[in-house]
Amino acid sequence: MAEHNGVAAPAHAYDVIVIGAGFAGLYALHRLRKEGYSVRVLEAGDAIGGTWYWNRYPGARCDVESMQYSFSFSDEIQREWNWSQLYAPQPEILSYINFVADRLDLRRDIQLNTRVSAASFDAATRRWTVTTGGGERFIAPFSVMATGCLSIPLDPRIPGLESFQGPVYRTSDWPHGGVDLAGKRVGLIGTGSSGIQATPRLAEQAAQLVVFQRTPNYSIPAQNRPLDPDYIRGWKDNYRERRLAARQTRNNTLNNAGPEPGSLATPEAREKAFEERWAAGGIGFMYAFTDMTSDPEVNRHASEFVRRKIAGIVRDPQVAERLMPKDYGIGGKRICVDTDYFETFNRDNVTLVDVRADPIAQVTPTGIRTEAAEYPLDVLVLAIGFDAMTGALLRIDITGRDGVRLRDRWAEGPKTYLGMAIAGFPNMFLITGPGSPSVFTNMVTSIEQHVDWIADCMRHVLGKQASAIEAEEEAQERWVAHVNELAAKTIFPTANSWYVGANIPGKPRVFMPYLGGAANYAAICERVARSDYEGFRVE
Ligand code: N01
Repeated sequence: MAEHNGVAAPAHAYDVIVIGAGFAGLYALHRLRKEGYSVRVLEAGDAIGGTWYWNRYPGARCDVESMQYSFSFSDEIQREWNWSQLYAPQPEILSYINFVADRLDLRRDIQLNTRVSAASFDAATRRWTVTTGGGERFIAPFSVMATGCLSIPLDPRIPGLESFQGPVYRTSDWPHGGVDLAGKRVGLIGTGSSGIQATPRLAEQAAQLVVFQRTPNYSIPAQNRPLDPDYIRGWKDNYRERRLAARQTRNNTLNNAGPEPGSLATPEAREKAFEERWAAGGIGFMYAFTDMTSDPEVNRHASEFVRRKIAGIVRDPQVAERLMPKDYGIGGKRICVDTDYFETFNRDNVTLVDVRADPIAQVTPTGIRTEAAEYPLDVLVLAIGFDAMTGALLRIDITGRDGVRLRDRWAEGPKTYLGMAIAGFPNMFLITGPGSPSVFTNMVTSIEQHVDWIADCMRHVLGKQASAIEAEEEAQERWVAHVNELAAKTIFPTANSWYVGANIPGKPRVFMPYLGGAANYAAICERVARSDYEGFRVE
């Protein structure tokens, strides 16, 4: 607790404290304010936007179609806003977020430059006290963690990095004014979604680009294009039906998902479907068949198909070979969507270094030395990923009932009920937390579903003249077992991905998202609400 002359700073009292002002925090503010609550949003950044505020590297864009990656709760807003491209670039998404904030007059309840350091629940008063790094205190019966699934950048543990004389940029914290890379020799470490999107743009701007790849990734061409007015009108005139239909899918997105399992199709029929989906572009490729990530043979075929595509695009067979993922199946790590990624390795100014075969020995003041070679560089770009799904929550020192700390509770991996509540932590809600479909879905729609459920839940609690709601331990155990059981039927636990925390040494290996599909998940949440919040204790 912050003290001034030995006296704790006076606390600001609200009904709800929301932590984070990205898509989740903004909708939570809007919805909860409409319910009549006083709400304060605390945001670490100096502007709103969350993920889309920080990740402004060249090439950053969403891989969910623009017409779908947007709020659906207001028909006026979705009609007023016009997207320019099939897949929106980061600046356009950030403009959209700011447009919504202004349109709904959200800013007056958002406090920027305010990083939350601790939150603790007092069982006697049934209040959360939220403390900021600057020593301010906020008190409220309810807290909502809108802290994001991919908001804490990984610590770079690369030997010698601090000795590098040139600038080091992270994709997750790219300078706001942009970076002039003209004439520069640029080294890029990391080939996940961020690195794969940045590579073609960096190669266009820099004199030379050296890409240091540890694990190759499967990537599907976006086939991005400007949106024509007819396409936009088609969506706007049918938004209601399409949004409802999207919510009936596995990932809250209309991807033209194939209804059949690939295991029942002939290899020729599968090949044809993969060709069509490759030509159409985007993550719809992963929805060609219902069993893309559960049937080993279908997964092997799809993986092999992408490897053949890489071989067809990349002219140097050795480079193509290095770019092909071989030790895990497609989808095991988050599928990437690109514009000219593999094509970029045909450029004369681009070099691919396979750091599995030739590990980085040391960053030196003037470049990177691998075990076999020396790469002189002027600029380093790190696209090395995030402490996913639990990172932002565990950065906050969260203490629940009876002094129980979340860091201790989750020492062996995260446990939640429905991905929204944690036993021992009453009146605290997670938006798209571990144990919910979150990163496997259109996040904006999942956020809306969570926030709406949470708002209804609060109304239920207060309507019963109660003041606390808490997940029961047994309900949480059953949910965790269900999440694990679903994951075990797929290829996901086998790949070393951030889904299982494998990108962070020592992080417990637990598959975190719920894989039963967004529609089933929402139905379960509704059932829980209808059955008087089964699995929760209300008092
Ligand atoms: O991070 P990542 P990301 N030396 O963890 C490598 C979303 N997103 O920011 O795989 C060398 O996927 C690491 O190698 P390895 C999306 O959900 C979406 O790219 O651990 N390499 C990997 O190649 C995505 O999945 C969009 O062996 C090192 C890379 O760095 C998630 O964010 C755009 C290393 C990290 O890849 C995260 O994507 C961007 C080291 N020491 C992001 N440490 C879209 O909507 C790490 N690596 C399109």
